[in-house]
Amino acid sequence: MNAPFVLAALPPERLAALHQVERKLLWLSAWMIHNANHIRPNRDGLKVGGHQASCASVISIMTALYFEILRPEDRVAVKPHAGPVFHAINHLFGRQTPEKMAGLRQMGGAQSYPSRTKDGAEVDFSTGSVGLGVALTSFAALMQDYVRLHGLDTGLPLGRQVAIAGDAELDEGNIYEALLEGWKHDVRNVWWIIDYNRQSLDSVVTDRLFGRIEGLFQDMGWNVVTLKYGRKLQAVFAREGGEALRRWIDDCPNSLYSALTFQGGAAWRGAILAELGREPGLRAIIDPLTDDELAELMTNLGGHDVDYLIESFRAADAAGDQPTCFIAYTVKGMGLPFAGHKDNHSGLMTPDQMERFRAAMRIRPGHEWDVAEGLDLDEAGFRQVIADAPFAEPLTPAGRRLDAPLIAIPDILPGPATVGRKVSTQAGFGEILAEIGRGEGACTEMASRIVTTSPDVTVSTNLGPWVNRRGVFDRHTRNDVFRDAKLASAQRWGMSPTGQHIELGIAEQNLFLLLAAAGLQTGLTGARLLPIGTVYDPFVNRGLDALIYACYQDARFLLVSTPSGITLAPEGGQHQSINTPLIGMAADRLASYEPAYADELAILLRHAFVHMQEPAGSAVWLRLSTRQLDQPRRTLDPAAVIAGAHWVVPPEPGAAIALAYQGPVAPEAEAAFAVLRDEVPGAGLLAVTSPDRLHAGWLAASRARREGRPAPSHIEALLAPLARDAALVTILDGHPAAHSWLGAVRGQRVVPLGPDRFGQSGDLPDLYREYGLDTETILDACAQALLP
Ligand SMILES: Cc1ncc(C[n+]2csc(CCOP(=O)(O)OP(=O)(O)O)c2C)c(N)n1
Ligand SMILES: [Mg+2]
Repeated sequence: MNAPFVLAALPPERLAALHQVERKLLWLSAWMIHNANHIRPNRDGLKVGGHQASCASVISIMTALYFEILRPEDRVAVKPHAGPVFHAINHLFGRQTPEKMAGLRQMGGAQSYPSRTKDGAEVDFSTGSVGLGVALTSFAALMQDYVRLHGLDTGLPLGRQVAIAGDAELDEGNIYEALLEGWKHDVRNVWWIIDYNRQSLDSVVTDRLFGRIEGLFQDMGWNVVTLKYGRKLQAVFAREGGEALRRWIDDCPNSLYSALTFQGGAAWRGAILAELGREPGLRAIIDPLTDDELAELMTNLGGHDVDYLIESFRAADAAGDQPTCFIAYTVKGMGLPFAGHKDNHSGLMTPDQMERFRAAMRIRPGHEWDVAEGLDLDEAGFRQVIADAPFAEPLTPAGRRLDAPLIAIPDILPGPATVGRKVSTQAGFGEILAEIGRGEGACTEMASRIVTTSPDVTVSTNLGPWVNRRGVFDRHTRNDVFRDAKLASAQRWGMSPTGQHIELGIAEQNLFLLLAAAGLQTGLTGARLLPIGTVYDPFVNRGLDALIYACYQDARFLLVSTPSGITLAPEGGQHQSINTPLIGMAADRLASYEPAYADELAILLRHAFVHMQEPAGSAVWLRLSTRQLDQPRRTLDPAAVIAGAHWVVPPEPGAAIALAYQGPVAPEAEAAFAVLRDEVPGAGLLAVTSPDRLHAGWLAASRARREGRPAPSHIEALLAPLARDAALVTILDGHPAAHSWLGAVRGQRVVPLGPDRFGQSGDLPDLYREYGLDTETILDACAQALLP
C-alpha cells in the first residue's frame, strides 16, 4: 500500500505574505478601475466601466494560484471581468507597466478583458464571451496531449490548463457540450475553478443550483472539490452550537446571505439570534465578536481563504491528472463597500468610498501603483515574496509565448488530374487531402503537421480518405471492430495516439473551440500544426461565436464548410446556407474564399497552408460545394485567385458590361455570358473567388490613399478596363449583398443576383429558377443592367 500523501503546511510567514499579496491585488484592481472612471479625463461622457466587485470576489483564488500553485508551463483562461486582477498580478511579476494599468480600457492601455493580441504574451487565452474561455481550456488540454503523443513538443514541461470561471458562465450551453466531448476524449490536466459568488450580472442565482452542477461534473468524470467554508468558520462549526450555525448558513437562501453580507455585522447578529438564539453554545460564539468580526466570520467562505485554497489545490494536484472542478464559495465585492449587494456587478465605488478605502489600505496620493505601498512588508521583502512564487520563473528566456519554425509547403499540392472530369470542390478537397495524406516527397512534413477535425460530418465532407490514411486520434489505442471482423467498410477508423483526425460529436461550438486550441499550439506548446476543420456551411452559424472567438485570439486554422448554398438542392432549406459569404466578409482574421473549379481550389488550399503560418496571416475559410462541374483546361494566375477574382474572359477596353460569378453557379453564368457576348461584344466574365479579400483589399487601398499612399486594389485594377458607366451583373449562391458593393468601386450600376430567402427542397433547375440563379434570370438581369 502506498503511504498517504502528506501535504506540507504553508509556513505562517508565507501565509502572512500572501495576505499582503491579496491586499495589494484588491487595491490595484479597484484603483485601476477607479482611475479609469473617476480620475482620467473623460472626453466623450461615456461610462468607462469595469467590475470592481467581480475582481474582489476572485482575489484570494488568484493569489493562491499565481503566487503558490501555478507553474510557468501552466496555461490560464481568466474570467473576463477579473482582467484588472490579472493585470495587477502581471505588474507584481514585472510583466505589466503602471502606464498600461493607468490606461485600462483606454486605447493602447490594458484591455478590459484579457486579450492575447492586445495585452501580449502573458495572456494564454483571450476571454470575454462568457463560457468560451472556460471550455477552451478543455480543448487546449486535448491538443497538448495530441502534441505530446505525436512527439511534436519542444521538450519544455507541459502544463495544466486552468480556467478561472464566473459561476454564471456555467449557464452557457457550450460548457456542457465541452464537458461531454472532454469526457469522450478522456481529457486530463484541466482545472476549472469556479468563483461561486452566486451572482451573475442581473441578480443572485437560483438556490440549489450547485447541487445539480456538482452532479453534472461528477457524471462527466470530473473530480469535484467544493470549498464552501473557510478555516475560521470550520473552527466555529466544531464548537458547541457550531453545527446549528452551519445548518443555518447552509439553508440560508443565496439572496438573504447576500443581503446580510451587504448590511454587515449588526444585521448578521439580528438574523442569527432571531433564529438560533436559544441554541446551546451559540451565544458563546457570537457574543464576544464585534460587528466587524462577526461580519468577517460570516463571510469566511472557502474561496476567500488563501490557505485553504492552496491546500485544496495541492491535494488535487497530488491526486493526479483527473479533470477537477473547484467550487469556491465567495462573496461578490468582498472587502469593498458593496460586498454582497445584488446590483454590484457593474457597481463602482464613489470617490468618497474610494478615499475611505484608500485610507484603510494606507495608500498615499501619488503612490497608487507602487508595488509595496501600504503593506506590512518593505519593498525588498515584498519583492522576495513575489519572486518565491513558482510562476515568477519565466517559461523560456524569450517569454511565455512560444514560436516554431515554418512548415514547408510544396509549390504545388498533389492531387489527381481534374481536367476532363466532373468534379465538385468538395470532392477535389478530399482528393488533394488524401494525396497529401500519403506523406510522400515534399508533403512529408506537411502531412505530419495536419490535424483534421469534424463534428460528425467527417465522411460527408470528404475527409474519409485522409482519415483512412492517417487514422483517428485517441489517447488509447482502440481497434476498428468492423475492420478486425473483415466487414466491408470504406472507412477504416482505428484509433490510436498517433492518429491525426479528431472526431467530434455534433456540436459546432466544440469544433471551433478545438480549432482555436489547435490553432494556438505554436504559441502554447511550440508545436506548429496545420489544423483543418470541416462542417456543413449552414452550421457555421451554430458555432459562430466560437468561430469569432477563435479568430479574435488569432488562432490559425483552415475551415472548410461544405456543402453550401441552395445548390445542396434536395436536402432542403434547413441545410441550405444563405448568409455565410457575408459572415466571411465581416469576420476579422479570417480570409474567406469560394472557388468554383478544382484548379482554383488547389491554389487556395495551398495558399491556406502558407497564410495560416504567416505572422501577418490569418485563419482561412473555404466555402465548397457538392455540385460537380466539368473542369476547364486553363492556366490561372495564382496571385489573382488569392486576391479574390480573375477574368475568365477579360473585357475589351470601354466594355459596357461584365458578368461576375462566384462558386458553383459558374455554368449558368458561362451559358448566359455566351449569349451576352454575342449581343454586347467586349463584355467580360469575372470569376470571383473571394468577395472578402476583394473588399478587404479595396478598403485597404482606400485607407492608403487617405494617407497619401496611392495603391490601387485588385478589384479596382480588374474593373479599370470597363467603361466608366459600365454595368455589373453579379451572381453567387449566397446573399447578393456579398457582391452588390462592387458597384461602389467605380460608381457603376450593379444588378446583384443570389438567394435572399430561405431555400427549400428541389432540383437545381427548379431552385435556380425560383431563386434567380438560372441562365435566363442572369440574361434578364443583364438586359436590365444595360437599360439606359
Ligand atoms: C456570451 C456573453 N453574454 C453576456 C455577457 C455579459 N456578461 C458579462 S458578465 C456577465 C455575468 C457574469 O457573471 P459571473 O460569471 O458569475 O461573473 P462574476 O459574478 O464573477 O462577475 C454577463 C451576463 C458576456 N460577457 N458574454
Ligand atoms: Mg458570479
